[in-house]
Amino acid sequence: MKIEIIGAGAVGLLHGARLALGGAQVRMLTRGKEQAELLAREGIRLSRGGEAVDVAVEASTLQDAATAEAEASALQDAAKAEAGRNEREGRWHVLAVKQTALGPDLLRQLAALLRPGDSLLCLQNGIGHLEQLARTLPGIRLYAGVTSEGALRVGAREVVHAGAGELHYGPAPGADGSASADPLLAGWRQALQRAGIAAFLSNDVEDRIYRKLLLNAVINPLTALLDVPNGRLPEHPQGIRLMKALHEESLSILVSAGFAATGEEWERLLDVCRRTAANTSSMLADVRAGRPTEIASINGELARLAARHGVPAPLNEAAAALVHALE
Ligand code: KPL
Repeated sequence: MKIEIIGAGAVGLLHGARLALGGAQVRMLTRGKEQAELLAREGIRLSRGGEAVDVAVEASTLQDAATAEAEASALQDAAKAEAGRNEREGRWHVLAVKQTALGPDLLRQLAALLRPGDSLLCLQNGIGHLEQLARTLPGIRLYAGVTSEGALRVGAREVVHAGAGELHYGPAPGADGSASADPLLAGWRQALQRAGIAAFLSNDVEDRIYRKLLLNAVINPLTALLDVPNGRLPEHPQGIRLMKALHEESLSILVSAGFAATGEEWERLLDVCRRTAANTSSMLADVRAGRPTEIASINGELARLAARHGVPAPLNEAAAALVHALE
């Protein structure tokens, strides 16, 4: 199966390498030309369990792929009008960029790259982007996914598989068309299986998205503001009090939006801090590197969700404003 991975950060490189090792035909679509050339020449270096392997993949910039697709599409339309020829087969795409990259340029490139009948699995943290993608990409089968695989990018073509996790995915909430009607799904599931990726297809992926959002809404801004690794947050005297307050508010916003709480959310939050104790959260890493953070799609979107449901969100608003001030 042909799979295009958009974005060659840690998550994109990890999935690209594993899917290619499993036998899928993988093309990595990057934003920078240098990285695309490097990947095409030398492949992805995947390290796990102390061993490294170089995995051959195709690669191109997203811009070049989008331009080629737009030209092919125009030619095909002309040929089709003349001779009734078929369009190209549908393709499976994985969108593995951060929400901060989802600006007008990238959306325009996606609209040129994807054609009706293609499928797009979105692996972003936070919420808000799926609605925007559905508006920009009519006719594309949208899936949302949450992955807990540990991935660390250590070079432009090098990724460490730092811990086994799971991929939970399913039709994006509110997207047209059901997964059962997707002719590409069987091939994609087989590709995942051959790659050894523990993946679960669900019709209720929103529940997973909200669970992950709850973790990110507490750990990410607080580790960024207090400048501590995940494991230090609950030990920090102010950290634990702020965690409790932000968790309580975020949970009640999600419940008002339909999330079915189990009562185990707080324990799970502490457990994630324990299990990722040495990690620098992605938001703290962004702040330290001077990159824009995902705060708008995490706490900013939670505050917007609260407003839609008429519940207060002063702590999420404050967290968003403070992290913006750090950026
Ligand atoms: O997903 C994460 C992130 O850093 O973005 C957590 C769960 C906080 C782990 O670091």
